[in-house]
Amino acid sequence: MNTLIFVAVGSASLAGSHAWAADGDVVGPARSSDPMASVMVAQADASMADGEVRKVDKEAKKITLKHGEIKNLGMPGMTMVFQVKDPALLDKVKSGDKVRFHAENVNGAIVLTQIETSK
Ligand SMILES: [Cu+2]
Repeated sequence: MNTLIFVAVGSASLAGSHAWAADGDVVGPARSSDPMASVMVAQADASMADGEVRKVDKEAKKITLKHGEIKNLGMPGMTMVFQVKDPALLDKVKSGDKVRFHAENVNGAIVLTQIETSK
């Protein structure tokens, strides 16, 4: 058993057999160099929900959608009015369109940030 450990440490530290006793710590940092690598995954939540346009109100920057489940908001399907982040989004859709959209909770208000027609 001792021989196995000695070989592993010696090759990792590149320090040769004599340095092993003094350099025992080298193996720790060398082996644990990237424990954070798997942390950055769930940042951009661009999940899209399905809906159907019921009413578009460009002046008020609002749209009424009958929507399916909105997973990122934990909201079941319903018909409701959304504020729209950018009124230009409303140029792309009209009443009766089937759409896919993304909405976010911004300080307690549900704001529609993306919308596109779907088939
Ligand atoms: Cu809703």
